[in-house]
Amino acid sequence: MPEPVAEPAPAPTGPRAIFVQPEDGATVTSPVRLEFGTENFEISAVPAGEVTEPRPALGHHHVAIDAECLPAGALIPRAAPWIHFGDGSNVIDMQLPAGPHTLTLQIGDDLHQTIEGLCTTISVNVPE
Ligand SMILES: [Cu+2]
Repeated sequence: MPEPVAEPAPAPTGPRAIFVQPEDGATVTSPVRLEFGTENFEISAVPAGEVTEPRPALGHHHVAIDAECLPAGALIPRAAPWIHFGDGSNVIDMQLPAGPHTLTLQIGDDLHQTIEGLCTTISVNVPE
């Protein structure tokens, strides 16, 4: 039997949050479709009922307009500008006023706490 040829192992990468759309630096028209994704991390709806412990290595998306990434372990506010996608969804059509905007995608666990390394920010522009 020939030995199986080993594929070179891909370079290890940590978990990442990414905007599937729009692209960083894009000029967009309102309403703009935001679509979120992850690499090496699983998105899951928050379980029904009272949650006392976050499940490990699972989380959901949060987006904020014109806000920065929160520090690791911070509680993501249940208030503007943060929107929680606790149902596990990853798309929203959002109204944006004209001008330049920062879009921040932040993953949070079942208790809506940020997770190290799982935040990204892009810039878009909405013409007058
Ligand atoms: Cu949340």
